Amino acid sequence: MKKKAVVATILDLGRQPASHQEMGHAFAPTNIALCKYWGKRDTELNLPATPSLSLSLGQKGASCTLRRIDQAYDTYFLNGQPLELLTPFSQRLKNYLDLFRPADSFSFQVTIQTNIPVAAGLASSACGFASLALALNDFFAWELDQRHLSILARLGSGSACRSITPGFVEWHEGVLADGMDSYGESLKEAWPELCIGLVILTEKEKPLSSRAAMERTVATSHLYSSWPLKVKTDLALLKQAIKEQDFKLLGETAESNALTMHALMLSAWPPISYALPETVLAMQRVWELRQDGLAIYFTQDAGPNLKLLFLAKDAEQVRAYFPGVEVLQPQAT
Ligand code: 2P0
Repeated sequence: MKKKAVVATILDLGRQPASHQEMGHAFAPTNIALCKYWGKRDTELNLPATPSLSLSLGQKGASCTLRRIDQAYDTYFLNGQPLELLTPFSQRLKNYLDLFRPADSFSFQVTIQTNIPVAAGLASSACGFASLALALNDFFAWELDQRHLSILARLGSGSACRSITPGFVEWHEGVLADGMDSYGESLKEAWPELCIGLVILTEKEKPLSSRAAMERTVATSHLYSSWPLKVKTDLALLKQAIKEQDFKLLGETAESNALTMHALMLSAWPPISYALPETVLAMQRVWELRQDGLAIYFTQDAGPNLKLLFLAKDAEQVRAYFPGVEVLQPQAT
């Protein structure tokens, strides 16, 4: 199994203490992609077909606590509720933990607490698996560097590799078959005035996982062959926008990138749409406000909720037009 081989290579680099701590604990922020990851070159290792770029959301994310328990099977808690072991998320957690179990008889208790809605397109699996990788590093005292922690997080969920470090994070697509050059790395620039507005239209779980949607898009969308070039162009524009603090360029590029990803999904078969009628209404409101001169853009992930992009000076206006919006300023000092 390729994942086991990657884990063995990485753990050889870390410290190898004889045993583990009593408890492992870590927090990881969630991240919002400005240039999306949509499609894999290796489905087992979650190696992406293209690079991507995200913004980590500071204090919004997941905390994970790990303990060893004296029983034959793991127990998982998500936001205070025990998880049935047969749910898809529990199976993903178990398969991931199997990579690190010192013995078959070793069972974990995993407690994950998020302060974002689960499975509503706010990258809860990204911060969940990132916090788990960091908690394992704490529990086993491996003392791995961020690059290798990012690779371990990616084995749980692709976008988790962008949740190990703060700020703007580029996920290098890499070329190696084992993915040792495919990891998230923070850009050195920060943009303290940049705001994200979370417009939560529903907290219902999405009907189709992003994993399945991604696979279907790659397999059936006749537009997919245009995606790598779109990403290459947008990544360069976003990096330029961040360097020059050019908000119009950042907003236009991020919104266009998200809409293109959703256009790929609409052209898949069977077609995929994560939008609700309310999503489309909110998009149209953003376009109207922009026509009226407000510098506001949106991005959308694999769910119906929108994330607005704007600058701190316009926060009050945005609040007035989107009652209930949660405004985050991830890099405010
Ligand atoms: C992203 N998304 O770049 C894109 C845009 C959703 C929309 O990464 O199969 O949970 O675990 O690698 O990371 C969500 O997909 O998928 C995602 P897997 P993941 O944020």
